[in-house]
Amino acid sequence: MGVVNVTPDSFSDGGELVRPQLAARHARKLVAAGADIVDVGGESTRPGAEPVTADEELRRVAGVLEELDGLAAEISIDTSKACVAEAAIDAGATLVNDVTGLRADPDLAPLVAQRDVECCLVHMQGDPRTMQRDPRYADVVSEVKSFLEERLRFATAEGIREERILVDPGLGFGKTVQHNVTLLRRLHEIAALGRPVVIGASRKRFLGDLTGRSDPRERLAASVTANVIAMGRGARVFRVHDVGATRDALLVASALWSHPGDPVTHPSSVAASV
Ligand code: HH2
Repeated sequence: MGVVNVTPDSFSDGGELVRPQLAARHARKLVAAGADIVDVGGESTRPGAEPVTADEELRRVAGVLEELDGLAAEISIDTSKACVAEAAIDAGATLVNDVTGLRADPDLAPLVAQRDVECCLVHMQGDPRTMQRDPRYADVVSEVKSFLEERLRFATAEGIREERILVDPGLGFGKTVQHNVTLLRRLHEIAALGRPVVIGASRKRFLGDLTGRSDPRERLAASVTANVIAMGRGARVFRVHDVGATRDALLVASALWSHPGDPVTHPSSVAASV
C-alpha cells in the first residue's frame, strides 16, 4: 500500500502533493513501483495535528480521485468521515482506511456495509492532538488485540462482512517507542485475530528514535527492516512511502522464508541454532 498524502502538514511529505495532478502522478509512480493499493489521505493524523473540516478534506481528495480514474490498483481512502468516504467510493475507492476504527463518525460503518467495500480498523489511544502525551498500557499487545476484537464485533454487527475487514495495531497512534517495538515483536498475537494485518511503520518517529535519524526521509532502511520483520510475524499489508525498496525487500524475504512457521523466521532462533 503506497501512501499519497494530499495534505499540507503530513509529518514526512506534507505539502509535496497538494496539486491533484502531482498527487495523481505520484500515485501512478507508486503503482509502477509495485503498489497494489494506493492510500489517499486529505487529513494528517501526525501527533499534534489539528483536525480539518469535511469540506476541506473533500476538496483535497476529490481532485486526486478524479485524476486516478482507471488506475491499475485498488484505491483506499484514509479518512474517518463518512461524507469523504462516500465521495471516494463514488470515485472508485474500494477500501476505507479509518485510523479511528469506525469510532469517529456513526455514519461510516453503515456506509461501508451498504457499499460492501473493505475497511481497515486501526487502533489509536486518544486522538491525534493528544495521543503522544504519555500513552500508557498495562500490556500494549493484549489491549490493542482486545480493542481490535471489539471493533471487529462492532463492524460485523453493523453489517460489514468479516472478509471485508483488515486490522492494524496503529504504530505511533498513542504509543511510546517501546510500545511500538513490543507490538512488532508480538505481532503474531494480532495476526491470530484471523484478519489480514496492515502495518504502518513507514518513516515513523519511533524508527527515528531507534536510529537517531531525525529526518523522516532518512528512515528508509529502518522502515524496510520493520516491514520485513512484520511480514515474518504475520503482517500482510504494508503502508509505505517508499514502495519500490519495500517491495523488493518483502519479495526477497518471502522467497527466503518460504515456510512462515519455520523457526528460522525468528532471528532469536537463528542465534540459538548457530
Ligand atoms: N499511519 C498514518 C496514517 N494512516 N493508516 C493505517 N492503516 N496505519 C497507519 O499506521 C497509518 C495510517 C500516519 O502516517 P502518514 O500518513 O504518513 O502521515 P500523516 O498522518 O502526517 O499524513
